[in-house]
Amino acid sequence: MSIDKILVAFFGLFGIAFTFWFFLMKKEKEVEVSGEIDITVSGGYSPEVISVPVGKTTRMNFFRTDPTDCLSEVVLPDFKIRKELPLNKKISVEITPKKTGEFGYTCGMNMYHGKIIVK
Ligand SMILES: [Cu+2]
Repeated sequence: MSIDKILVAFFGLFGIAFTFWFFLMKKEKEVEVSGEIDITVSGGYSPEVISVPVGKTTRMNFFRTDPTDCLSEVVLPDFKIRKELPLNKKISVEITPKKTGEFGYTCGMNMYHGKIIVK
């Protein structure tokens, strides 16, 4: 086996490993919420992906520390919610999902995204 073949095999395996790692990491970022969750708004949403129980009320407390105008509003289209997020102020949004599934939330311009997984 020549060195370039070994290199190709090595990088191939590395690519596969990276893909696995990437998707596992992505899954790991999902935060299970029961009742209440604080979401920091700074260059996006943290945590970005939350899972909540169906039929129960979940309170999402948004706290914006990023002065970017872009993030000054949060929109939850599936729950018909649009809220102003003043800087450094906790703004609570309550949702009571009636069906399971994945529901997105975004900034006012649809540039930053988060996800609510209803289970
Ligand atoms: Cu925006």
